Amino acid sequence: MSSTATLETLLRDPSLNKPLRDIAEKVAQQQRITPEEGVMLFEEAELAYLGILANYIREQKQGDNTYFNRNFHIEPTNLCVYTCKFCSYSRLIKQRHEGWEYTMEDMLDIVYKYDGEPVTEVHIVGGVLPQYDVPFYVELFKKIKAHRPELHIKALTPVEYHYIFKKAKLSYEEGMKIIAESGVDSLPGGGAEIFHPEIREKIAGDKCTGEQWLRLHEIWHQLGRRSNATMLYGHIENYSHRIHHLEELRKLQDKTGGFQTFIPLKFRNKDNEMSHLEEVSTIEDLRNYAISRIYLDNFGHIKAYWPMISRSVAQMALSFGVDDIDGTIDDTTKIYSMAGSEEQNPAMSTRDLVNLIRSVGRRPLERDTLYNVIQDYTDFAFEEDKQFRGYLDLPVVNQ
Ligand code: V47
Ligand code: SF4
Repeated sequence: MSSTATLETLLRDPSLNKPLRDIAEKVAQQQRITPEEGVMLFEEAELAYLGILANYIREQKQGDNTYFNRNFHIEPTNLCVYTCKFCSYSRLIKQRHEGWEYTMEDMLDIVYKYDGEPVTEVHIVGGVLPQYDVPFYVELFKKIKAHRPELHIKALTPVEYHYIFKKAKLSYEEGMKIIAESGVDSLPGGGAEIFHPEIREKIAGDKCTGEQWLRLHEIWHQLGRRSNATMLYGHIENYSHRIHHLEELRKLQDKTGGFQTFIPLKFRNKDNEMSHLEEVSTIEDLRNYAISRIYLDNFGHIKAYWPMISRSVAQMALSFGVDDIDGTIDDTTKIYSMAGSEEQNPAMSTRDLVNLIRSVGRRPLERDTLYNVIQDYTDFAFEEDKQFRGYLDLPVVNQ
């Protein structure tokens, strides 16, 4: 049954209560839901209902299209001057011996390692340390661009930018202009956590505020550039904090149109100061994807980050509003393996990613960072698959 027919069936269901029917009607008519309705969905709506609405919106916007890209990460350091309570990654205080601090050459060597490989993006993000300042990063970005101009640099979050601009006595506007000119193409979505000050102060009190995060993205968008947004959920926040976060993003997107995708990040509880908290269930993850899809009507894409939630949940998420499952990654990130993710060495071949998408009936599209389609893999045959000719080629014995 099509997603439109499924939504029509839901609307005919006499057992659906009025508030949920009103929201479903709004979705069918491409109308925006209110913050109060958003909180109500979190509090009351069942997964099956949310899936019908979110899948309808996903298919209206993207059909079966499911995007991925080929990328690698550089994490300059896992030492950090900040002390976010959820972070399993920063080693500054207790275990400095487990830390790494890459030099400029180390980072360029990582880039050179991918020479000749069909990657389109490098994602650079890590801890915050004083030696990684504006001149350091400007030189790094310029050197990467000089070496491989077409490689898209998606680098640093407002957490780093706020810190390095303050140290260099630059206004946000001046700093972002320097960064744009040095070769950074877009900003990843990290550092957003939860914008609401009540929660942010408790879990990430010493780094940039929610307002500062939003302001830096706004300035970046005003320079004509694109960025992503995230939300760290499933810890001490409540549903109205999540909706407040989504509302702030929706408002900024109305103003600038500069966000490309929204990535909900599930809190993982291994080895951090919030390890006593239980992780939320997969059902809650899927509900959160679906409500994000319903609420953020002005976002083109919702991304599931498979290294964090596992491949099978990423596949399920494709029926709950998600149309993007990030990239091949090639075992270059440690943020989630250190926080307890099932994926201890996250890497997927293009064939694995394509099969993961195809096996749930969606259309795999390799994209660049700006969502231009590089290759449609719907009917693509990989060399490995061609070698297995099945039983059709068995010799026919003439009798
Ligand atoms: O801001 C840290 C999160 C983020 C934990 O833009 C944790 O394409 C869960 O933003 N449990 C950084 N999450 C990563 C990030 C990202 C990832 C993939 C793609 C993109 C993109 C951006 O990781 C941090 C924080 O919210 N994080 N520790 C943890 N224990
Ligand atoms: Fe530092 Fe980022 Fe970890 Fe916070 S989440 S302590 S800013 S590395």
